[in-house]
Amino acid sequence: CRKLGQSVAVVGAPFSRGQKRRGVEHGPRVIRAAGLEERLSNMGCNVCDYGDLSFTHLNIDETYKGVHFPRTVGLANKVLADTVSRAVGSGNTCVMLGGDHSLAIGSVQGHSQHCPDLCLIWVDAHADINTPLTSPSGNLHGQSVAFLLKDLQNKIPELPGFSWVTPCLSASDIVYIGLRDVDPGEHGILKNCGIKFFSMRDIDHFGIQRVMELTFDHLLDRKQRPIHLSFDIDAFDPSLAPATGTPVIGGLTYREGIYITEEIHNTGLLSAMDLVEVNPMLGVSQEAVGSTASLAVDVIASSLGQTREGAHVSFDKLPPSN
Ligand code: EXY
Ligand code: MN
Ligand code: MN
Ligand code: MN
Repeated sequence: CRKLGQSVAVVGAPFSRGQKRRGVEHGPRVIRAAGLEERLSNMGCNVCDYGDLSFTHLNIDETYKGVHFPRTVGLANKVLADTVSRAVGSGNTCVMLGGDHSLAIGSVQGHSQHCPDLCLIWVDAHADINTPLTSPSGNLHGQSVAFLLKDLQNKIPELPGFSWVTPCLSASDIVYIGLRDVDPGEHGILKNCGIKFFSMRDIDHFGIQRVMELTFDHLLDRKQRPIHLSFDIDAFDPSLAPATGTPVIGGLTYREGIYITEEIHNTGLLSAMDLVEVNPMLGVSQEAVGSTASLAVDVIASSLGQTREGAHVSFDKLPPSN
């Protein structure tokens, strides 16, 4: 961290009930095993490891209006929100390791308790903005943003387990990057609410550099504010991030992904981030799992200030010839 000694809280969230495939609960373990904390320490970050949270899987949790495991997902997110709130409140940049993307509900909620004026950058192949009533799958990881958005509240039925959630974002507080698999209901919501998004086509058209300029113009033009980055590993092309539950062809290149996070770091405003949807049970080989996890580490390190050009020690500290 080039804000030397920047404190980073790492919160593991081994949770998978926001979708139906097993294995994504092992995401925190493989991201740690890929060397996350050593990388951050070597960069000069002060790492405070909050460990992995333990979540309760409720025995009785009937599907409600087509939504699966609402009480279990609601409760897990409440626990996460309290932890993220504590981590940010103690002056840390919070890094949440998922787990599936339903965890963004708790992560953003907890962050917003200390930073009510935060804005959200959502990097994902998917918009995750279905309401319980538009969702084709009933999976909550495809609905997270809907619960955070003030503009959608009259479209969302009260779910059991969700009474504590208070929507904290307006449509203009969000920018999406990387979209390429958006359901019709979601596209309607994006257009109707006027939410800013850059699909993969927009990245092809403008280039990632211009996309980031437009992102910050949209979110930061009127005032500087804390940034919440919610990074779904499936934003990357499946050739780079194969170990994930809903891969979609035609994703971000390595360089585009890292450019996004470098630019976010350079604002100096990153206050909390999520790295979600790494599922080691879906890699076809050990290598596939390892490369996906190590990509996740690169994304986090670069968000926190690792640069590709290198970081220098001061010139007068170089060893003299005599
Ligand atoms: N849009 C689909 C749904 O709502 O079921 C697929 C969502 C996948 C969500 C992934 C994690 O980003
Ligand atoms: Mn830094
Ligand atoms: Mn997602
Ligand atoms: Mn996704």
